[in-house]
Amino acid sequence: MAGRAPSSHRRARSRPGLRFAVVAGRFNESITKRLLDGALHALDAAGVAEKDLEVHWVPGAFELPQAALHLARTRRFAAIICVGCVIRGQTPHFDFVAGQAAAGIQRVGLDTGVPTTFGVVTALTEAQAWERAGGDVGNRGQEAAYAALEMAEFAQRHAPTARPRPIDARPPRPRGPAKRARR
Ligand code: INI
Repeated sequence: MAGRAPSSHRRARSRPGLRFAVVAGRFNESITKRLLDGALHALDAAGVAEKDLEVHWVPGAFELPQAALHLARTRRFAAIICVGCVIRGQTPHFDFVAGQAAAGIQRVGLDTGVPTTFGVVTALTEAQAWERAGGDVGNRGQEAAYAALEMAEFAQRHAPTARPRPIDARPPRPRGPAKRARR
């Protein structure tokens, strides 16, 4: 699939103090380093301070959701960006690794409510992977960072609040036995 991320992503700004984590797979490391660079560049351009940013490495794309889940559960991050690179070989291994990485990353976001984005290149050849890691087809890490910035803002805007009371409602009655006034 070749496509371009929406240009509106490039205007993304982060609110001061929002923290982001990037999880990167070491498998195909020369490519995932480029994806990580793209993600860090996007976060920096959006105003995310270095102190509000963490990078964590894991063995491969299969481990990305596991690490993202641990980080999401800390509730320290506004969003988590996963970057990895899966290149098809001679066996169905690719389908399992790529499929489980995608499904797992989606699940982390849905189960925890912490936006968790997919910056994993899935390519048939190494040349295709390079095209998506800063080459002719863009940088999937950078695009995943833009998506994380936008979804972090969305999650902040729609954070659960106390249920609003109707304007004319009486104040709630205190629960339990009324305390006797001291003399
Ligand atoms: N991991 C990747 O990130 N990319 C690959 O292309 C890949 N291939 O082809 O095997 C890969 N495999 C390792 C996998 O992610 C796990 O680290 C490993 O299976 C241990 O759980």
